[in-house]
Amino acid sequence: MPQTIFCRTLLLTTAALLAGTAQASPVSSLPSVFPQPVAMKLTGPALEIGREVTIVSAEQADPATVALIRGALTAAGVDTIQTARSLPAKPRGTVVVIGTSKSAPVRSAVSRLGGTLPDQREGYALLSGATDNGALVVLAGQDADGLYFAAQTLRQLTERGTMPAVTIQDRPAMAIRGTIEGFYGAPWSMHDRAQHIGFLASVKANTYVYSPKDDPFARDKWREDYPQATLNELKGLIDQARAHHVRFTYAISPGPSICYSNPDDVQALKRKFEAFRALGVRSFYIAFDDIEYTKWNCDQDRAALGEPGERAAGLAQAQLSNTIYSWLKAKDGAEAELMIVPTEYFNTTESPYKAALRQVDPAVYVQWTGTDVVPPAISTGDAKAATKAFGRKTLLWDNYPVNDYGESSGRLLMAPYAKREAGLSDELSGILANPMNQEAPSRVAVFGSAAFAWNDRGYDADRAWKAAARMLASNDAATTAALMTFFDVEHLAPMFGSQPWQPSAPRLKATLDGVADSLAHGSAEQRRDALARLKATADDLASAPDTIRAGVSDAGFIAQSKPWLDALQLWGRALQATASGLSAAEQGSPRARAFFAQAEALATQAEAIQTIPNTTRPQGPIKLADGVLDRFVREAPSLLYVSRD
Ligand code: LTM
Repeated sequence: MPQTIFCRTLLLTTAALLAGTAQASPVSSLPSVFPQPVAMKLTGPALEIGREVTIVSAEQADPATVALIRGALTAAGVDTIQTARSLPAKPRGTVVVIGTSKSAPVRSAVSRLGGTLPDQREGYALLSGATDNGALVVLAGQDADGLYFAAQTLRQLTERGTMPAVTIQDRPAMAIRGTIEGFYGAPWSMHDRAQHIGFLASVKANTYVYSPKDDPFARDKWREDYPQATLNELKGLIDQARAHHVRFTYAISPGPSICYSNPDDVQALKRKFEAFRALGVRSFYIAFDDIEYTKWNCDQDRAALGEPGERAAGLAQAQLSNTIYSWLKAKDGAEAELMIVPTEYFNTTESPYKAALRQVDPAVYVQWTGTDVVPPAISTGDAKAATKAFGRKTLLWDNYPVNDYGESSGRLLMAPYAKREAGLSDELSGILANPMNQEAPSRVAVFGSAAFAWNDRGYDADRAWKAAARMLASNDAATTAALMTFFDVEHLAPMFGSQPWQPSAPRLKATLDGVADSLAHGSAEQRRDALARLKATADDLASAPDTIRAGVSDAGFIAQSKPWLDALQLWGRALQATASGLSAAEQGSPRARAFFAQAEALATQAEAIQTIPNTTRPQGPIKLADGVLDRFVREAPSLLYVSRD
């Protein structure tokens, strides 16, 4: 039997490896995989995978999974790929076995490579080892999603053009991972959304919620049908999401005008959802955020539900949610999914509203944003309190990196996804990040939130941040460094109030503080060194935009970041002029004045740059390393005596 022969080959190879008779292979190092797998170790030198591979698949794998695997093998130098339904008797070259835990060849290969079959939804094992003919690689998914995620991992493993010998056992810590397009301001374009869904899939996120506040058909005109052309476009997205193992969730915000006790309104809601059911959507969402909940929209509600108030609102929303969920379940059975965001979504204080809302069916997901709309941090204690307040593990609506509120005006929020406590997976059903008006720059933070939701205990905010830069830079070192410079000057993450939860330009601030300190207290040599450091930093800032424009292939990132890149270039030049001014002053040269005047002119020009009209809410002047760079440039002339001669 072919399978027996195959297994014997493998046993012989294993024995040869154990006896130390394997041929010398290139040194192997553990590649970065994001999200960080739960367990990953190198088991030998890099594999000689060869140019010919047979993919063995006893089951029908979906096209997106197969395409990823083929792409990864091609990246590793394979040029001939054959397929087989069962293990070949005499494998020529490398064999890649793919399938779910139910597949016989998968079970056999996993066992031969000493791994264990995944047993959790969306989990997978990826194992690889040397054989006499090349290599044996197995991608075992607990289900089709798990297999797809294994393929995503394989893509990353082969990015450097080699295939390591590894054992990876992996599974998500949180069931729901992704984003909610839930901001105010111009909604993303369909193109943005398509790009975003592809990105979500690449970081093993599984959920995209369509909930743009400024889609009139989802809020103000929620009872009205979408134009057919819009539905057609959304269908394209829904199909794309399904192919990429991302659940498309359709959200509606009836709160501003709904009459809860009017059967016509309940019917209107069902009709709206039905249009999306017909497109294959099985996950729905009712948003009750940002509405007036101490008044009714109709007299009928007063008669049916009593005087308006928090408790009555909680009850009305619970009843509506339960009615819709029962209807969805009757239609779609186990596939039916409903999520809501309550009106009180930003704290855990016990209230008549929350007490009433706890009557929502326990299977319905309830969102919560933390201790505030934009909280300074999220701890497991906070989430435990939320579990109690909402009567179930909540689904975090993470208002980072969203930039639609006053304090975030003129900012891109590019700091790492941080200050979420490891262990939150015990208390949350998942995380949906609310992104920025700018889709592509949002990926920096969402890369982190998806990685955290996958493996909160193995998450390292800084590493994920740098990995996001590498991803945007397609692994180019200079572009990655330029992006890190850009992220640093767009690091400030505000809250509702004057205090940010992530500071402005921490790396630049440390450098400029050091320079100012050396100029104030240093010896002549230390001042010279400080001025050299300042010049290097200024050059770095001034050149980063061009490096990014040339090195980031994602056109959306460049277009959406444009005013910030333009401002960075000008600020970089302003700092270059400042550095020249300080050097001139250090030498007692009167030319210092002209340099400082030039710096001021460039800074004023940078400060005049505005956000792109109709793409951002709120509109305003671009902010960049504010409180750090502007301060230094403006205070520089007073750091050294400027000669008047
Ligand atoms: O946060 C929630 C639940 N609702 C809204 C969001 O739509 C908005 O994007 C954020 C940030 O401004 N704040 C909200 O209150």
